[in-house]
Amino acid sequence: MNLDSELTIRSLDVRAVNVPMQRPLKTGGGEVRSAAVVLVNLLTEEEVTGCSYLFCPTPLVLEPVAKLLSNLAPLIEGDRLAPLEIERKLQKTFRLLGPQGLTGMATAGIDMATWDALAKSCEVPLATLLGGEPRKIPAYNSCGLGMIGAERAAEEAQELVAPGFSAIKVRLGYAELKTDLKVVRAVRGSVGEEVVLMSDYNQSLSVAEARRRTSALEDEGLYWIEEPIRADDYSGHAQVRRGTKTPIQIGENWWGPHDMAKSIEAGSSDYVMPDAMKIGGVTGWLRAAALAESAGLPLSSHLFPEISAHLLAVSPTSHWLEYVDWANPILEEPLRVEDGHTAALAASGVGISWDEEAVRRYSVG
Ligand code: SMN
Ligand code: MG
Repeated sequence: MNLDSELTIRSLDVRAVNVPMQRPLKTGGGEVRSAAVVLVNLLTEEEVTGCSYLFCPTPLVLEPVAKLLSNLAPLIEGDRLAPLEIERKLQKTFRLLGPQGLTGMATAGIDMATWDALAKSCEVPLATLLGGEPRKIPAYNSCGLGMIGAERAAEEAQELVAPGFSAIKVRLGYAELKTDLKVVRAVRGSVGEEVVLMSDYNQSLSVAEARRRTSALEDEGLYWIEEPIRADDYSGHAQVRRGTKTPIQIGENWWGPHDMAKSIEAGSSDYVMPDAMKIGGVTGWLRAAALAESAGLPLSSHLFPEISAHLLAVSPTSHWLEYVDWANPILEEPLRVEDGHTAALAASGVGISWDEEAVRRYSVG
């Protein structure tokens, strides 16, 4: 098949699963105990099926997100498989409500599945369809190092580098600054000077406290400090950023490229890291990548490693991929990481397909 042959959307098949996590993740912004995931199959009349999944940081929204997606199905059934046209239609549908939250998630789920179907129909990896190459991307291991204290963090850091990673991320935001320092030093002492060490406060500090802590952490060799304060306080982030030599990283909570544009305008961060779902799927990501390029900002990904590997491959300022293995139990072929890089992707589309037995096992509702 080629791009000229039109595909028509037949229906959406939506399922909810709650997948156990090997290492539940305690962050300064709350704990993630399981991977609550909505699976989307977008079926076409031509028998090509696009797949995507949505990650819910709390299982409380699992069923509402699945229900919203099902409600959207009649709107797109019978439409041509043209991701930008569908995105336009869904944006219009939610104009009066707004694109944040569940509406943004559902829109992105459909967007990612349409792009997957399009790439599959052309029998090429998504990165190839987007005009690039499915090349290897440097990845950091984010599968652990929640707030577990210095002693366990030192051990877990070893486990995270063991599969060949040269970069890991530690969660901070303990009650006292001295514990943050102790944890960072314990991790550094455990993995050595060569390992790249990112850190994440998950929005847990006030601007004043963030200024105090980022300044105290300045000589600890942290590669970046992520979301020290409320994600939507762009001027606050700019203030924190001015007070420290350590690069500030934000982006996982931008709902679409327009939030990103405002954040860049405010000078909130040195690096940017959109989340493939919250930024608006593939369509939103491509616009975000253009913003990052024009502002000269290195662009990393947040969660969704499978699709992010394709998206970073076509992003001009591609930086780091955040590797998490949370969807692995329900995937037939989980993303492979070798030598701290995602393996080159050969399958058509995004390369995700469901392990149906596991999906049944973890099914909800
Ligand atoms: C994070 C966010 C949401 C769920 C889990 C972890 C964290 C990250 O902020 O950047 O990994
Ligand atoms: Mg984060």
